[in-house]
Amino acid sequence: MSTLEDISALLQKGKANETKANVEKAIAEGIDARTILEEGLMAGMNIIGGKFKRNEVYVPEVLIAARAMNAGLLPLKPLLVSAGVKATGVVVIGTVKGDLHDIGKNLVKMMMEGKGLEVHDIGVDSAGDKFVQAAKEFKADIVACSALLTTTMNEMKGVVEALKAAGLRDKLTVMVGGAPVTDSFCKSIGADLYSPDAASAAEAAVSACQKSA
Ligand code: B1M
Repeated sequence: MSTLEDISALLQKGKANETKANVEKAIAEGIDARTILEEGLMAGMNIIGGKFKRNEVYVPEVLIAARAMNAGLLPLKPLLVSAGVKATGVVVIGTVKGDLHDIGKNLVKMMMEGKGLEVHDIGVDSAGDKFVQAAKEFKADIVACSALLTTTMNEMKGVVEALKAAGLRDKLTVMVGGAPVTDSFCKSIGADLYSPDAASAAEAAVSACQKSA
């Protein structure tokens, strides 16, 4: 197996130290940073994303693969910055006001990062103004809201309204998701995209960024 294939396979197994060591090996072999990112780390994460979508792997496997991805990114980040590799889009993600559930949101974030998006996580219990502030600060292409409670999903409407009041609504894509959220709810609150799971959310985010580019 080539070093890039090793990186992908080790990432899928969640072997953080070995993934990082093989990224360092690939750099020493003279493979460029973008290729290591796309054909090693992201290739592995895409495979995990597909398996997660098909229920062939579960939350723990995704979390340890994401940890390996983060470990592999460490030696790569300075090279990517100096090579001027730009993120494919900027996302601000958070769990809405009153809601403390963050496992699903964290998975969405990891999958998005695995697709090369720059993701800024504003955490849990985030009101509309916090999303607005972060969207302005990071010049977001996408605002992504997660909610796990039927009592908090309506806060997503508050985020849409806050973006409207700040004059940002038409300049970015609003994505929503979480167990109680549906496509019709998404439409009813004036959001743009609903995704049922983390892998679909990452794919939808990339295609939204490509359309707006
Ligand atoms: Co809570 N909780 N919880 N909880 N909790 C649920 C959600 C619940 C369904 C359990 C139940 O009653 N059966 C229920 C909600 C009922 C309802 O509203 N219909 C519930 C409740 C009631 C509560 C409390 C009110 C309990 C209480 O105190 N009486 C309380 C609320 C606290 C608050 O938020 N204010 C509470 C607290 C907690 C804990 C803190 C103990 C803990 C959260 C820990 C944490 O997140 N750090 C917790 C947990 C763990 C759960 C369950 C067991 C698991 C949730 C989870 O992490 N699932 C949950 C029951 C269940 O789901 N079986 C439950 C795994 C995760 C990967 O899935 O988050 O759905 P999920 O994310 C998926 C998709 O939804 C999607 O992608 C993810 C991966 O594919 N997705 C997105 C998520 N966000 C997305 C965003 C997107 C796109 C896709 O685009 C932007």
